[in-house]
Amino acid sequence: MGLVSRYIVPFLNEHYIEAMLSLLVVIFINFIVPKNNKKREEEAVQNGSVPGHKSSSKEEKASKNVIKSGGVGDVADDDDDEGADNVVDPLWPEDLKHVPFRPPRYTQEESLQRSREYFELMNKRRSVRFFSSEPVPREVIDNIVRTGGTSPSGAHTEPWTFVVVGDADMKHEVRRIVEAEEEVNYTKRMGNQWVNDLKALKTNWVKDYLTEAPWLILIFKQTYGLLPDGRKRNHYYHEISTALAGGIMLSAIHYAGLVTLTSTPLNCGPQLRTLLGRPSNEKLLLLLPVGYPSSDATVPDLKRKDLEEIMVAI
Ligand code: IYR
Repeated sequence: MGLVSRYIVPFLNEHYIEAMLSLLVVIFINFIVPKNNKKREEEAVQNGSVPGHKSSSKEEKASKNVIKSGGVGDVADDDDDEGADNVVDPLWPEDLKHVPFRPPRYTQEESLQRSREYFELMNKRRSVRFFSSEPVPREVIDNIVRTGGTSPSGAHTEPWTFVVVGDADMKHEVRRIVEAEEEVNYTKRMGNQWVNDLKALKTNWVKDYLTEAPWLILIFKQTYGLLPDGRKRNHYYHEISTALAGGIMLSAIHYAGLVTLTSTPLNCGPQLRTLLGRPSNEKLLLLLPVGYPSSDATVPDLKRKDLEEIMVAI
């Protein structure tokens, strides 16, 4: 008490403004600066999907909202950013050799012709829901998966696993899980707007194609890598990388004369991951049934946007 009345009160009387300014500086350094740094760190985590950092920003929470995002949505399994808080050796040595790259060089005329032809080919691709059970050789599927594996990926981490299911019993199990969840999705989770938006496409939770198609390819993103000693390796941009691989596979499937559909079985991820015996760093991104269309297959008579609607040339 004596100390306060003898020294502190007279000091504050004389140096009130200085004391208040010092207090403000202390508050600024201790509370405001760290908060902003954390925000910046979280933004970096979101942009690069850096494992080992848990983000709690509003946007990220919203993007994980399974109903709004329309993703596969591993509700009970959404620890996407869990990962390395250890330091591991770089994936590639620093002195990795760089080799000449000499792809075929076409004339402008040839490029024009090839670009036109490729567009015409890809413009015939359709998402198909009616499959023939006619077999497709495993080697064709191998090549399609190989082609998916040519996709670019963050730091060339190749953060994907493609599970190929040809076994009839396993396909039935996949179908059982997907149909049970999709019934809840369509009737409870998706909401009227979403269900109405899909009406013209005539989709519902009954998915014959999961047992009719000779092959199912389940595309898992690896949210981080696992080293043999259990340590984790960062997998940057694992979702973008794996989605790109999926897109490249769609073109390979089409080029082989087969059909597929990019199904996103909402909320089935954890169950399918367990069924297929995949580790917890893998999250289901897409499920592609692959085969020939049935002879009576139909597709909705949709139109694609014209170039003018999708391109802005500056
Ligand atoms: N995953 C569901 C629902 C669905 C959602 C969208 I967005 C589609 O374009 C099509 C279907 C299903 O596969 O039926």
